[in-house]
Order: sequence, then C-alpha cells, then structure tokens
Amino acid sequence: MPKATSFTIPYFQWINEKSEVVGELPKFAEDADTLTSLYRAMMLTRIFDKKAVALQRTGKLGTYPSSLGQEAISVAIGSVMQADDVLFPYYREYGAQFMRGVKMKEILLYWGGDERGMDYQGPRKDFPICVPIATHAPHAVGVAYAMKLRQQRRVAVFVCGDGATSKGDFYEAINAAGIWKLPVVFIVNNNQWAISVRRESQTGSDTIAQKAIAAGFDGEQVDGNDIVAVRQQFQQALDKARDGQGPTLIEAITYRLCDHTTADDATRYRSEEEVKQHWQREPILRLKNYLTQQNSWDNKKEKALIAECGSEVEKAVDAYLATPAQQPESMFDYMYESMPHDLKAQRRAFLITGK
Ligand SMILES: Cc1ncc(C[n+]2csc(CCOP(=O)(O)OP(=O)(O)O)c2C)c(N)n1
Ligand SMILES: [Mg+2]
Repeated sequence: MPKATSFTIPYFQWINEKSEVVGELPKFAEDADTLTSLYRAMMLTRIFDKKAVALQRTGKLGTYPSSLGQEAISVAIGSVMQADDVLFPYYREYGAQFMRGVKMKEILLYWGGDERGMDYQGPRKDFPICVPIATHAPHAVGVAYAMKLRQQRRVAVFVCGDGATSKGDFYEAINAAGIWKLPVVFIVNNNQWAISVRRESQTGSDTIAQKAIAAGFDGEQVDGNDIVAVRQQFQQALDKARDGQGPTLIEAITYRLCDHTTADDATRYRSEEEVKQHWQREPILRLKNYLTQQNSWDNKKEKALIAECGSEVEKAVDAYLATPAQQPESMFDYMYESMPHDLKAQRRAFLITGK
C-alpha cells in the first residue's frame, strides 16, 4: 500500500548516563571552561532550589515547585539565548532565568506572594513564570509573530512540561507557529509526571516530539540530563528560527526527582526504587564525573564551588527576607494601567474600613 507520509523522530545524546562520550562532541563541549561554567550554573540552581524548599518548610515562602534533576535543560536554555530573545518560562526554569539576569530575590518574592517578584529588573522583555498550564503558549506565538512582522532576528522560547502538551492551548499554538513559520522554539521538559499522572497515562502519542509533525515542523528528542545534547540541539533550533526557517519542538527527556511541589507527597504514587534509579542519570553528577575524568574537576574545586554558590544564595535570601511587605491596598494596583472608577472606589473604601 502506498504511504501517505512517514516521519522519524531523532534522539540526541553525547554524554550518556555513565558519563561516557557517545559520538563526536560538538565544538563548545571540547572547551573545559564552557563546561565548567555550565556546571557552575547547574550547581547554583540546585543550591538555590534546596534553600527555597527549606524556606517553605519553615514558613518563610509559599508553595514552591522545585527543579531538582531538571537543571540541565534550564541552564542549556539560558546559556545560548541572546539577550533580546524572549523567554516564556513555566515554573521549573530557574536556571535559565538566573542566566538571563533574573535575580534570586525576585524568584523568592514571587513564591512569597509578592508580585514585584515578576517585574524582572534584568530581562525586561521576558515573561514571568507561568503557573496556569500551557496558557503562555499562545503568548509565545504572538510574540514570535510580532518578531517576524518586524523582520527582527529574534526568537521566542517557550518552555512547558509533558502534561502541558495535552492542553488545547499547546496544540493551537504549535499549529499557528507551523503554518506561519514563526521564530519560536518549543521546549518540553518531559519529567515523566504531571503531578501524579504518569506520562504514559496522559497522552497516547509515542513521543511528545511527534506532535510537531502534525503542526508541520520538526520535532526531536534529546537526553535532558545531558547538558551537551540539550545545548547543542537548542542552539541549532535557535539558529534555524533566527534564519527564518521556522519552529522546532525539542522534547527533553528527564525525571522529576522531587515532589511536584512542596504541597505534594510523591511517595503516595511512585516507588522509592523508581526514583533511586533516576538519581543515577541526573545531570549534575553526570557532568561532574565527565569533568573529573577529563582532569578538569576535583574535590577541592567542588567544595569551593558549593561554598561560593551557598553564599550567593544566602545573600539573596537575606535580601528577600529584608524586603518590606507591600501594603494590602497594593492588591488593587497592578491589573489595569489606569484604574476603573469602581476599583478606585473599592480601594478608597478599603483604606477607610480596612476591608
Ligand atoms: C490550566 C491549569 N490546569 C491545571 C493546573 C494544575 N496543575 C498544576 S501543575 C500540573 C501538572 C503539570 O504537569 P507538566 O506539564 O508535566 O509539568 P511538571 O509540573 O511535571 O513540570 C497541573 C495539572 C494548572 N496549574 N493550570
Ligand atoms: Mg511533567
């Protein structure tokens, strides 16, 4: 029978779970300084993350979603985007956000319930963390459309989880991006879980990458715990988008080593054994072992790095805790550029009565 069409989904990996090199390394990965700076950025993210969970546990932060085990994806994204590209992060992309100049204090303010933490002083054009699942996908496509109309060599970078790719917003966004050949890269952080729902239970698709095929553009898988693979393939997708060749969907395969958020208890729906197995594939240890084999890393450097990252995080925490809370009436202040009269009246009443 003749075939209407056929497709393949490639899978990319350069440093495997035993920290062995498979295939010829891309140029950037031959440079020890580049790899150690990526290692540093992953370590900083992990130390920040651990501290944020501790702050929540001691009542100093609201519910917090950790990025434990997923640092390679985020840091790879942050390491190659250009300053005037626009990032549309979901809630596990701290590594990318820090590299783009978002302050740790801002992230802490945000999860502490203070919207000033969304008003990034560094990357002014980046979008804030998107908690509603996949709702930032049409925004990313809209921004990419504007970039194309204005003939700018800029790229919109959208990041979401595996579960988010089952939402209508996601399908609508990839469809528009494909038909208009927009400068947007979709990165799916496939951590195998959408809260307590396994990846296999929430989409019948063999891979998430192949969802791009239906939208008319390329999809591929990368080992999301191999920062070399994520960075290399993401760089190519960025270049392609910048050159007017349209979107790419990158499915980065990783694993959520933490609870879904601090409000979750993952031991209720998955085994310790499963999690233990995935600890052997995690991205920081993988790169550390590789750098050590290359004589680019040792215990002394490791200790110094942990201390340096720890003090950077502590400073940010001090700055966060020392930030005076907003006045309660500020809840009226951010929705509209100019406040409607009924809201103005409510604000006045609140100031008089306190309710
Ligand atoms: C529109 C919407 N529906 C439901 C939720 C509740 N919710 C929060 S996280 C989540 C699962 C997301 O899973 P995935 O996209 O795989 O991202 P992950 O948290 O695993 O990184 C859901 C359903 C939400 N935040 N927004
Ligand atoms: Mg997920």
